[in-house]
Amino acid sequence: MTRRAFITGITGQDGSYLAELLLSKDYEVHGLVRRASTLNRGRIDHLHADQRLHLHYGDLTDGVSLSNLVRDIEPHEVYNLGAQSHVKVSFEMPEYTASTDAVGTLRLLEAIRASGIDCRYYQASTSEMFGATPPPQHEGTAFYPRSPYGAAKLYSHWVTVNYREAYDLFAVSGILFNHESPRRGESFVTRKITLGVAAIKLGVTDRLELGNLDAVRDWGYAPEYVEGMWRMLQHDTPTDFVLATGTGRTVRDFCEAAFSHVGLRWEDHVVHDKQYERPTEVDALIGDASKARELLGWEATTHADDLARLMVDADIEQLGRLIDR
Ligand code: NDP
Ligand code: GDR
Repeated sequence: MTRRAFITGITGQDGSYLAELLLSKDYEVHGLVRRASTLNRGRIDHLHADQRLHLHYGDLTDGVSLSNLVRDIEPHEVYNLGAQSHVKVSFEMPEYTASTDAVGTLRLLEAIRASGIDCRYYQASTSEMFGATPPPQHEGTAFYPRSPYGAAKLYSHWVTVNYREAYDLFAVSGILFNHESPRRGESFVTRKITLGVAAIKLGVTDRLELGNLDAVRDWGYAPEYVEGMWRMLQHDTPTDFVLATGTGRTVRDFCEAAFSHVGLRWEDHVVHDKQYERPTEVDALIGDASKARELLGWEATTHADDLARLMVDADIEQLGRLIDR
């Protein structure tokens, strides 16, 4: 029997890798896409010709579209990856962030519950829910979000747990620490740094403006994390999991790894710009993914320094091609 998956956020970093993974496992993949005046499908363009991929217009702020899609697709697995995912932007658009990242989850869970369809549900939860609670953080660590984004995601985490307990839905919350790739959005710090390094190396610019360099993050590699999402839904029982590498690096460390990879000194190029600081910061996130290792056999193998190198190489290649045109 062909398994059908429904992915919100399929045009994002994780959605694109997850779509590839599920197609490689012979799933029929249905993705939610937002209508925009420009095409926003660059990350999944290469999958366009695959007949098993189906894209549908909809939005997490539009409950009707979600109900109709769940009813029509009858998915076996639903991955809710759609979100306004930028922490800094959530301070500027708190209400929209709550509507998409908190109430959007409720809308989707209600669509599933009301349809009566027996499917498994994955919620894209985040280490930002731990916020001010010091590391190491695991599934039992107290939550203390520090942004409208973190607070909205915490609502989604708890409502996912509630739908599991109240309606016996196979619903799982994956608490993922930062994960990156060459497909990472350009305004997140790792990608901003690796794009900046590429631009400096190729002579396009000579400076890179950043905010807080002291923040500690646990950066892993996105393709490994989408494999973890899938494994969570194949597990015998629904339970929540942290995915993380277990190692922390500062933003400064990431700069050092990225610049030195191409023979540059970050101190010669990085300048501080207050506009990239947040009203409240999350100082340190370092995850303990022992539960995922024990129950899912999942372990991160790509760490921050490897990521910095592979992302710099990808950005130099991509920018180089653009310049040559
Ligand atoms: P991206 O920002 O790359 O992608 C977000 C996706 O959500 C895009 O497809 C976007 O569509 C879609 N989206 C945004 N708003 C809406 C909306 N109102 N209705 C429907 N879809 C919407 O995020 P990532 O791929 O990095 O992350 C995936 C999920 O995992 C997110 O929920 C994020 O919050 C969460 N997360 C991410 C982590 C990370 O380190 N990457 C860590 C922990 C959690 P469009 O392309 O049209 O903008
Ligand atoms: P984060 O990722 O907030 O952890 O959320 P981001 O890359 O935006 O910030 C990481 C840290 O870097 C500091 N920083 C800067 N950040 C950005 N974006 N731009 C800058 O110029 C800059 N300078 C310093 C930040 O202050 C922060 O401390 C990501 C998102 O993917 C979320 O959706 C996800 O839930 C979490 O990771 C886990």
